[in-house]
Amino acid sequence: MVFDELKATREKPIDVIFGTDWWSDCDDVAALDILLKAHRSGLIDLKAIGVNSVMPYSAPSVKALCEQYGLGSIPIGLDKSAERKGLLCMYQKTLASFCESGIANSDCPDAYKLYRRVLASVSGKAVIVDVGFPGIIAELLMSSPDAYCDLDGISLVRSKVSEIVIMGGRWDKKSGREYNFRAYKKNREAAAYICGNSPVPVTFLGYEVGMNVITGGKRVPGLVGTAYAAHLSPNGRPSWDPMTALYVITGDADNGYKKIHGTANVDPRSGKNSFTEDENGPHSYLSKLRDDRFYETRINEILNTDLQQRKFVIL
Ligand SMILES: [Ca+2]
Repeated sequence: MVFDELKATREKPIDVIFGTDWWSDCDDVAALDILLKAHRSGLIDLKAIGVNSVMPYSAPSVKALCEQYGLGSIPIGLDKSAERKGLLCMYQKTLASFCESGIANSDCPDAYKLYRRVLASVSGKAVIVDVGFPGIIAELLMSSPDAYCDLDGISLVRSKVSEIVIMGGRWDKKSGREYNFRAYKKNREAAAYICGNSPVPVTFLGYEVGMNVITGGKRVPGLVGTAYAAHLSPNGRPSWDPMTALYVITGDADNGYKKIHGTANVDPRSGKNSFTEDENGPHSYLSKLRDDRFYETRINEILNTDLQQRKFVIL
């Protein structure tokens, strides 16, 4: 299993903060499942979860998946300016029914404040990964000193974040346009702000990378399979978010990801992205070194691993 290969080369777990829209697609559930299992295996330390598209059952459905692995204490924050009404996503309500300890959205702090608290507490540098909308990361960068930390957002990220990883954009075209960067004014402006202001490297995984990698489905054990069934995706979905989570835990070249370095731009009005290659640039986008089957096999192997059958070290 990929975790076993990686554990042998890693001295200590990487601190990770995970953002997700947890909304209209269920591949976010697979991405979180990968990170929770990586946490249980000692590859990462999942410090916090931020939800950037808030639905009635957001917090209890996220917590239900965490509880499945005994990780219900991982704090959850919400982008409270991003309440989405009118689109019913059944997988959240279904997963929420499995939440044992109970939590309401109103129990959760603002996500960017949670990120500040967590970053102030880590001893090294964390990775922030987001597989939804970029609003929380932009709010973090724009944040002011508070009770947790006397650094502003840019300074805090510079001192406590090693890399920002974002599922978003489309990078195989001269001018791409992808949902996470174009839906809602806040996100268009947030993506543009991150490109222009992040003090640490930003890595993008675009639409083109995950589109033809089909993973998950109703036969996956536990709540991931439940979510895919409730989403009416019994045979799996494209893997934009699981591919991003897989990159976070495996890194690049040896595990099938190539980074193309340069400078990314996002138009704050349209959400269109563009890229200028430059080996010393502050940004990169990921491309695949292997065929789609390679990633499908790796992701499905992780999703189908039942942790109850394995002896993982609980950190
Ligand atoms: Ca997503």
